[in-house]
Amino acid sequence: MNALDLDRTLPRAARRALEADGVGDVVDKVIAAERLDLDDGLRLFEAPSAAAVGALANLVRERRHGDLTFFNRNLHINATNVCEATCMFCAFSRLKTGDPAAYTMSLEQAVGRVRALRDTFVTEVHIVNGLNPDLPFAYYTDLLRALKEERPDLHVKGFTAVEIHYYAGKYGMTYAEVIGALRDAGLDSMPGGGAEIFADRVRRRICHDKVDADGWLEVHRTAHQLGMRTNCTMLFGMIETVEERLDHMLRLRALQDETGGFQTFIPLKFHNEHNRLSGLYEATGVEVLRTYAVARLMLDNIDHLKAYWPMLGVQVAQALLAWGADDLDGTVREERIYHMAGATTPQALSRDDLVALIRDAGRLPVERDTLYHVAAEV
Ligand code: V47
Repeated sequence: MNALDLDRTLPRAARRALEADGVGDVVDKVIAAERLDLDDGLRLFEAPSAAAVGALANLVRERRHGDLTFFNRNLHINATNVCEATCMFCAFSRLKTGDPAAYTMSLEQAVGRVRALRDTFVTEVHIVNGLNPDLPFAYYTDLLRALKEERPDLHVKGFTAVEIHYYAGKYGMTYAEVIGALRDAGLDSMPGGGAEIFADRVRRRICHDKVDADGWLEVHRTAHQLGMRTNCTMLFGMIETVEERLDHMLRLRALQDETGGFQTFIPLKFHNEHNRLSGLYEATGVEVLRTYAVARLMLDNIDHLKAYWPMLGVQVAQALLAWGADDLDGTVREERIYHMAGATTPQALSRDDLVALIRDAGRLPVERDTLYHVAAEV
């Protein structure tokens, strides 16, 4: 499914436009499946012909996956929004237990979310939590055990590197001990959240009191060494430069060279409501499209590029299927992180909606499980 199909060609008009933009040499590298460097990426960000950059990314996407476009059926659980960290972009967290709108689910409430779907076909539960100072580590292992007892068949993708780092510090454990204990309790893989932008300059301003870039990467390195697959993200469209976006991608690419453990890269478009960065403009449509295209071109060793529709908007996510993306995430029930920050997308899409969106984009829908095995016939 992922063998490079080098016979596919770039439309002539796109090649001509990119040559006129002075990036013909980058096109040649992509055609020859050669690795791009920081300078190539910068020039792709600056090339006036955005649509042609998209066509180049589409070539790479089709070489890897043809028309195949992946989705799954999943639900989200955010068991607590109490969080000690003070990330400027976050509209979801509340600093202390007892604050208005702070919540922590009981195990029964969390399991109830899954139980409510007992007659529904879902294959994955995605768990992300705040850094809650009032909970014992056993809360998380009990939660995992209870979820697995209720639905042993569900794949649990949960706990960002930020959470793992926090538990290690708070409960006096190594990263490997935390991940090992969560895995023994039922954790199957880890999501890519919390990466934001790796550059120190940006991190100091938007999320100074959580794990730094090296720590985030070390958590994922450890998970990969323990045989666990993970995802990776980048939060973009705030105060970062395009060079800092590229630096972020290159650090992910370097770790992937080492471990091969990342499955998919998910650029997350910053939403500007109800947080302390509300004065910033959000990325434009073309900026989103181009960032995805450049990501597809730079990350030659990460198989999938996910257009996470709840934060992009359904229409932009669909358009991204021609700009490098090959995955729409899933049905996503009860997403809170973006909706509290102003996302106006629906709370869930049905499987039929996803299939129709993918077909309408001229692509072939594939219902996958979390690890990209085919889960059901479409
Ligand atoms: O790390 C928080 C982002 C992330 C805002 O691995 C915001 O499959 C935009 O990582 N505007 C958590 N973004 C979500 C996440 C994720 C989502 C879907 C799939 C996967 C996966 C992972 O959400 C955070 C942060 O980068 N975020 N606030 C905001 N206002």
